[in-house]
Amino acid sequence: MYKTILVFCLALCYVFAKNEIYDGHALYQIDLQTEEQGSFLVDLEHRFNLDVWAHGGQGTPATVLVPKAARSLVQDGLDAAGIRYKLAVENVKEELDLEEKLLSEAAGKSNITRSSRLGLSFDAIHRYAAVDAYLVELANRFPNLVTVVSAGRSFEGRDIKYLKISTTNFQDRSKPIVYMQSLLHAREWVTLPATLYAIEKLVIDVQEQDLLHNIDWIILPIANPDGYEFTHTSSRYWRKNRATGFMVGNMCAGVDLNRNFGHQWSQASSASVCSETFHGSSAFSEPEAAIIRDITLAYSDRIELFLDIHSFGSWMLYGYGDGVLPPNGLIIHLVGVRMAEAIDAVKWPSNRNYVVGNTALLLYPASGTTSDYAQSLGIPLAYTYELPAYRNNYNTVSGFLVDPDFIEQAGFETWQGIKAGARYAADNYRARYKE
Ligand code: 0X9
Ligand code: CA
Ligand code: ZN
Repeated sequence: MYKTILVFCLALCYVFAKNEIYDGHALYQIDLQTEEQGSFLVDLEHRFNLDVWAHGGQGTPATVLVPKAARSLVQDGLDAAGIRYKLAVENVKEELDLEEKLLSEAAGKSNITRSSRLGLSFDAIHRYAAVDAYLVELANRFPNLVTVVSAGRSFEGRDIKYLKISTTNFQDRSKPIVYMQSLLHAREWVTLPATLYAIEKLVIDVQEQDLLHNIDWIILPIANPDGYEFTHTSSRYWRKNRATGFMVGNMCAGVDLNRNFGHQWSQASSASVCSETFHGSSAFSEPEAAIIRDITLAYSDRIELFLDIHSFGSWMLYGYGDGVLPPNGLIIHLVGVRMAEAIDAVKWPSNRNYVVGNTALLLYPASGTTSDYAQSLGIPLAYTYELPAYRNNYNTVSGFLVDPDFIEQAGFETWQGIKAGARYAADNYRARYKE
């Protein structure tokens, strides 16, 4: 009994203490009217090492996390430049504590009824260990359909596993492959239910046989396990992996895995270790990126649709990150619109419609991204999904947090988009491999 209370308290005390590092951090929404104002923000970003969650543009404001100590200086800077802004969240720690409370209440309720059923519930954001064990369990339970592959280890040594889902054990090369991954960015928790939902609908609760008969699937739910665990144990808004040892005396850790891939590496990303978009010491310097490269290369002649699932903002993005379109750009756009429409048809009314387009034209230039790398290998359709932002009670965007009530919906609605893209891929697939 005492032991239970002690364990409970340790867990809770630990959990609430963890958010202390964000005490007094505020979230600003900044209206950028001109290009000058945009570059002014980039300036501020570098000067105070701010964490820009969304760059704004296309009628949406920039969203920026500002540490307590920098708040007045940043506000002064914005005022002096005549830039309009709004304080979206006064103290993000309070929102983090609330997220934790709501998620643990929802998970507590669901555990009782779920012990008998296979699968991971959609009332919780599951930790690395639970997902890892689940992938193995699925392969054991459905040996004719599911293969689990250990693709290698993360910087801190965690196994990165993916599933191959196929009615022919990947032997029928006339079928296209759909590849998808989530959690390349650690804090983008809502992306995990998207891949878990797809797995559930392809393996446990199959209602649409064509998706299995016409397509082979590769699904990698946790692309950045070290960063992901770090967001649970230490720092909810961590984005990068957890690599260390770049410079003597430099305490900063982590490479942005979505800047570490080999297409145009280092051209539109940061060379400083402390930056949120640090690109690493060379292309594919990070084990997590090298693992994804190897999977992609091994199947590149058959992957027709490549999906890297991120959050947030309801964007359906494609390459290239320098604003130059791939030769089949119009088809990429068309399929992007189909996927977006399928999601929009069932999305929560309070969330905006997806916007489809080239990532540099809609958001900002970026190099070394996963989906650009896939595109550059000749994979016809490569996208970055940006799932909807969390909205708090005041309906102001607070980005990466997860509303427990949205977990299943995130899985469900994103699956509609994935299916639309997958069916297009199956209907239009022309084998590219050479015998
Ligand atoms: O900047 C990123 O890495 C992605 N956005 S996020 O807010 N999740 O960090 C967008 C990358 C999109 N790049 C391409 N599709 N080329
Ligand atoms: Ca629920
Ligand atoms: Zn991301």
